[in-house]
Amino acid sequence: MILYDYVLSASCYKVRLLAALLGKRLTLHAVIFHPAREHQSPEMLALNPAGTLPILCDGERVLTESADMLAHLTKDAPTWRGDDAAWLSFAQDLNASLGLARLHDILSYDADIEAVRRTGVKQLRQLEEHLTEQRFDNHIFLTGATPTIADIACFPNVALAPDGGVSLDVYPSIRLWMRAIRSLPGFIEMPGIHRLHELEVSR
Ligand SMILES: N[C@@H](CCC(=O)N[C@@H](CS)C(=O)NCC(=O)O)C(=O)O
Repeated sequence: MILYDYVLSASCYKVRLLAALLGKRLTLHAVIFHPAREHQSPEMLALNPAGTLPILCDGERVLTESADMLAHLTKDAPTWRGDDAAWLSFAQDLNASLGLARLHDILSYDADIEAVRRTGVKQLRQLEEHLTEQRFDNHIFLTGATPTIADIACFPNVALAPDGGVSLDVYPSIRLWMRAIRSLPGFIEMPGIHRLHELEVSR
């Protein structure tokens, strides 16, 4: 499978992260998103007329929505699928709020930044409330005790919220959830989201 990829894209990282957690190999094709905007070159528009990244090619099949890519990667991994639909849609909403705030701050994208951040904060409060309720049932992840594609879809834009000027300090349940994701075997970093330090066993 070939992933047309930009290292700083939260949406591309979702796909790289899930593939790593599943132990699936992706061939990465780096696209110069910024400043060259290579994702909108004629060659790339022929693959994805919407002019966005990521793009995943599996043989003849071309996927242009990250949620579809997460579903495609887990078609033979049922434990990674749960009651995900509403959270996949929530993840798209996060892209338009926290994701845009980040692109505004790091790549100078146009945005009504205060309004966009306010929407992001509302969504974080909603997520915090849900994850706190989950913890009463001993569930650390969005839909249960084990991670699903819902968690991976939401994680990048939440973890990168501080890059868009939105602090995560006031959300303890979100921070525990992020810690659980960063502790999963196979977790890979992207610039801005670090792996948990390995604990040294004292002898
Ligand atoms: N619906 C897409 C949205 C992905 C998306 O927002 N990609 C951004 C990069 S993170 C993009 O390509 N934006 C086009 C641009 O800013 O020119 C998905 O989730 O796959």
